[in-house]
Amino acid sequence: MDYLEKLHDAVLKGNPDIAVEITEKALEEKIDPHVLINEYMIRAMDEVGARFERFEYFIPQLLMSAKAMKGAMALIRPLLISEGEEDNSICAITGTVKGDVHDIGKNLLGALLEGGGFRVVDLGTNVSPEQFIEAVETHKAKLVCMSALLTTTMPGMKTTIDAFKGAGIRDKVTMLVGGAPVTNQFAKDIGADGYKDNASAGVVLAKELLGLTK
Ligand code: B12
Repeated sequence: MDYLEKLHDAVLKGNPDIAVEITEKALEEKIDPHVLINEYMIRAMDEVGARFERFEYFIPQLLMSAKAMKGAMALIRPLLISEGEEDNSICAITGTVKGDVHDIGKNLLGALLEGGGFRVVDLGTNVSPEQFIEAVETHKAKLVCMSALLTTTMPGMKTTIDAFKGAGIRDKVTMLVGGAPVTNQFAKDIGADGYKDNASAGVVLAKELLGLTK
């Protein structure tokens, strides 16, 4: 398992080829993909963020680290999705709020939701309240998952929830929020139905709130 530390280093140093190579080897050896994500890649991304704060890393390094994690995630994603046993076809809308382009955590959540049996419609990044509302109506979705990584874009979550109220459909959907700067208190303050600090706990909470737990 020692070589897995190289996965951490590949994400930290922004080396997509090595991140993919180690992930392939680890998956061949049947190492749990959740271990690769939570114990190696997210830890590396947190260190990337810390280095950015200390002015040791700049945008190009952030982009290369994101590319490395995305490359590895492309191999892991099908496995997360195939974990889903049931097809209850409840539709979940995922998106990163307006003004925010961070999408790694949101994509991870989407894959785990699919793995949990949801039908996921991903609106991508920089999603406006109107786009969330339109998607819910078009797809008859019961769950909306908003992600924000910037303190400056977090208010977009409240704007979106308020827009659902304004459209008279707030009580028809469960709305979850998440992303590094989001907290439980913030979620309560803005009238979200729930918050979790990681994607797998978010899926468990979504299932609980929608009455899908066995
Ligand atoms: C990679 C990265 C980038 C990449 C993003 C690439 C991409 N495609 O995503 C790029 C280079 C584009 C970028 C740009 C910027 N970034 Co940036 N970035 C990061 C970094 C290093 C990692 C983020 C990440 O992917 N983490 C890994 C994922 C898995 O974690 P996550 O998203 O938090 O998701 C987890 C949970 O939060 C949860 N989750 C996420 N969403 C949801 C939703 C729900 C419903 C639930 C239940 C759970 C959930 O699940 C995941 C884990 O299981 C962070 C530092 C950090 N540690 O967060 C800075 C960081 C977020 N960035 C920051 C900044 C400042 C910027 C820029 C403003 C920099 C600039 N000067 O231009 C721009 C903003 C661009 C924009 N308009 O959005 C700051 C934000 C500070 C703040 N207080 O707001 C951070 C914290 C860095 C720092 N320490 O200063 N960034």
